[in-house]
Amino acid sequence: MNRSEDDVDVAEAVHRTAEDIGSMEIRGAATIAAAAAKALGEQAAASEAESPEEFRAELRAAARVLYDTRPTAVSLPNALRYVFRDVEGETVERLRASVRASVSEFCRRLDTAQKDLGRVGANRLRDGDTLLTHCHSTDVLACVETAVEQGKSLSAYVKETRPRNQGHITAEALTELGVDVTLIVDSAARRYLNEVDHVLVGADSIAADGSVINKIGTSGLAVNARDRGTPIVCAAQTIKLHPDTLTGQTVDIEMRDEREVISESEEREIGEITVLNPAFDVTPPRYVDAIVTERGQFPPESIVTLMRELFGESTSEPWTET
Ligand code: RI2
Repeated sequence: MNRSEDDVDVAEAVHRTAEDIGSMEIRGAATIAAAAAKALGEQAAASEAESPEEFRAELRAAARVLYDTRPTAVSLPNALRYVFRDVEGETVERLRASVRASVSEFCRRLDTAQKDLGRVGANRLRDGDTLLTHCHSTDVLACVETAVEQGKSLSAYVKETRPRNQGHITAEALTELGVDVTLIVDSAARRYLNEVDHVLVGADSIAADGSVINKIGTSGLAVNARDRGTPIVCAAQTIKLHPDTLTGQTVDIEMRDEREVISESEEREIGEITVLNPAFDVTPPRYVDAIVTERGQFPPESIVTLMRELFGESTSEPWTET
């Protein structure tokens, strides 16, 4: 156990998960959500709390450590919220058991949601279609996997997705599914859009107005796709819906280390420059044809109805309560 800022014991496993999320060893909005929930389970298992109050204080401290890792993917706080919602018990043992149950139920639902979403997304894809992808999204891959299982033959242009080249992960996953993959640099996307039937992207957060917050480069791709008349579809489980945006808050865009863009020696050679590395951008709803979720397909402008149904008007942050 490690002492947190609040002088409360936080399990080593929680710190390890937080580090892995921060360094993107664990990445992708759904994967981050599952890892954060499991880390709360590990916190509960490792707790040596002597009272329910102490146990709850530790759980809140662990959630804050996880919450502070990456700011854009709302799946992380949504996962923490889900686990906290069901934590009940008058003894430490009962609390521990309820965290465990809540974590496994959350992970089960996440898995089911992705499979259900995959079936909805696959309905859009026809045999012989060509896709264009950006970054690496397990929600997107779920749609493709289901379509392939239905016997559809697909091909894909895969953008490499600078600066971390997460398109390579997509290229490998699609190849394993039997999709015919062509890797392109990001700036080549417009050239090939005429040959593409669907642009398929994931999301880290969806705002109440239907804006899609996804890996940097998505918004430019969407504008180009609209210009070329190529439909752009976002595959996002409802855990990506950002409840705070219902009350006018905006989504924080993560700025990452400049070393992901350029090495120190390369930068020195160029001279005095500023390097900016935003990880995400915002695509306005008018450039998105549909958001595919496990609850069906929605025009982006109507996603707010689903958001209200799932979250109500406001959300709590149980890890900030004292
Ligand atoms: P799934 C990723 O962010 C990408 O932006 C991707 O579209 C999104 O998460 C959703 O991923 P990062 O964590 O939940 O790589 O669909 O920065 O797997």
